[in-house]
Amino acid sequence: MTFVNNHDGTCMVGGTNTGSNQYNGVGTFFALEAGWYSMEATTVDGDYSDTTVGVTDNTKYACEYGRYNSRSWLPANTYNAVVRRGLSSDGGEVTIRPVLVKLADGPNPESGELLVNGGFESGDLTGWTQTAGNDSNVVGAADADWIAPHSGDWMLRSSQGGRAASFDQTVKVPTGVPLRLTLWSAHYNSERTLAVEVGPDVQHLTRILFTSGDGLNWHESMVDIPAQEADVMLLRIITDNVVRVDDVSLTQTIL
Ligand SMILES: [Ca+2]
Repeated sequence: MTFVNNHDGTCMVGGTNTGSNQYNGVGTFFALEAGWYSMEATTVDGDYSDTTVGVTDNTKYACEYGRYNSRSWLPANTYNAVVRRGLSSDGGEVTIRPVLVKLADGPNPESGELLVNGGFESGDLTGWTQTAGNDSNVVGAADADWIAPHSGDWMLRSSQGGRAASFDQTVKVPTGVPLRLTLWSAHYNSERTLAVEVGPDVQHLTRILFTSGDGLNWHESMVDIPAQEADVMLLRIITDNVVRVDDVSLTQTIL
């Protein structure tokens, strides 16, 4: 890892104004080249918790320490460092010093996984938003002995009422490089279908996968996704009936 910016300012968090949604910009905007970055944070006095430190280009936040997406692909741009939310553990003032570390120009040097909770191992729909249907569940072996996720302890079982359902996740993706989606599904019979659509937003989704699976058996689907122009991609999983889904993975294709 290359240390590229120990920001020249500090974020003051604390005092009587602790609690929620502070937006304390520090320093001046600085230029970054495109790449994968990790946000870390240190404190020089006091202690803090439940604190989110990130960078912003004045339109959106990214690479936020204290959240799941502390590792982000940042396009070339100018950024500022901010504290989005800060809680001082002892009620006093805390100085937080954000540190942005550049990881790599190319593929995510860590897991490479772009999705959050693609294996549903949080035990719930964390990272996903159900946008159609109802009564869907993330179920695990603890719920019933016969439940067998493809891997881990949990899986998605969609459309409990036998209705169509959809699940969305908005993903930060590297631009200009192809991606690969893989997922496992089990459809109970040969009729039930699963589709995946992707696009820059909900108005511009393109269907990239449609499968009826392999009945009761777990079935792997794999599809290559052309390079995206936008650095945010909406991924939607659609089922027309009760389908089991697990190990959804989106990665950058290694060129
Ligand atoms: Ca799983």
